[in-house]
Amino acid sequence: MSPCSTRARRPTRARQGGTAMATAREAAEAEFNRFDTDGDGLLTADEIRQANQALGGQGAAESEIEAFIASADSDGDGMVKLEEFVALVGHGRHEKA
Ligand SMILES: [Ca+2]
Ligand SMILES: [Ca+2]
Repeated sequence: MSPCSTRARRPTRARQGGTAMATAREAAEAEFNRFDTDGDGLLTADEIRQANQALGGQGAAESEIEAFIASADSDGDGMVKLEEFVALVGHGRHEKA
């Protein structure tokens, strides 16, 4: 029997906490930058389609891409900027009206 081994594991829990939000945003930004192939800070339907194919997905249908942009595009310019993308992805779910 060695009681010491169970005790030693406890402190690792303290390392979590406080960073979850920042990590989620950073992950969203990294994903955005990967989608934004021309680096202009805006995602077009074309870029989203290309990114989907590059990720090895089934290839999103045109209607799905349009629905994604429509749900993210809060200022209505037809493209998704970083803030819009983070707002959508950061929430972790798609709200349906
Ligand atoms: Ca772009
Ligand atoms: Ca927009």
